[in-house]
Amino acid sequence: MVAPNVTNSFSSPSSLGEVINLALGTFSYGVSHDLVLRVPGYLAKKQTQIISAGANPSSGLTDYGDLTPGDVNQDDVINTVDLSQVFNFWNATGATTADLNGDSKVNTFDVGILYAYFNQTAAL
Ligand SMILES: [Ca+2]
Ligand SMILES: [Ca+2]
Repeated sequence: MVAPNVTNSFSSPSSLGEVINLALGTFSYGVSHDLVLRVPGYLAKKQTQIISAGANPSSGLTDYGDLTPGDVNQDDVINTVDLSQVFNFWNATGATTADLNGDSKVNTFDVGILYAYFNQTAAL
C-alpha cells in the first residue's frame, strides 16, 4: 500500500459562521453562551460569545479558526469508528462525510487525513 500523502491534499470549508436572530427563551441576551460549530466530517468547535438581539456578531462573522478533519460520524472523537466508515465508503464517489479532502473520492488520501488527526477530540 502506498503511504497516503496528506500534504496540501485537503482544504477546510469556511470556518466563519454567523448566528442570526436567536429566539428568546432558549437564550438570554447579554450573557455569554457557548456556540458550537458542527461541520460534517470535522470535529466540532466551540466559541463563547455574548449573545444579543439581532445578528450575532452584530457585524462581520465569527471566526472559529481552523477545523480538524476526520470525525466522519460526528461523535466528537477521531478513532477507529471513523476509519471503519471511511472503509465502508471505500472507492465511493460523490458527496460523503468519509471524503475528508473533498475530492469526491474515498481513498488512501482520506485515510491519511484521518490518521494525521487520530485520537483527537473536540474541545467542547
Ligand atoms: Ca468520530
Ligand atoms: Ca477524498
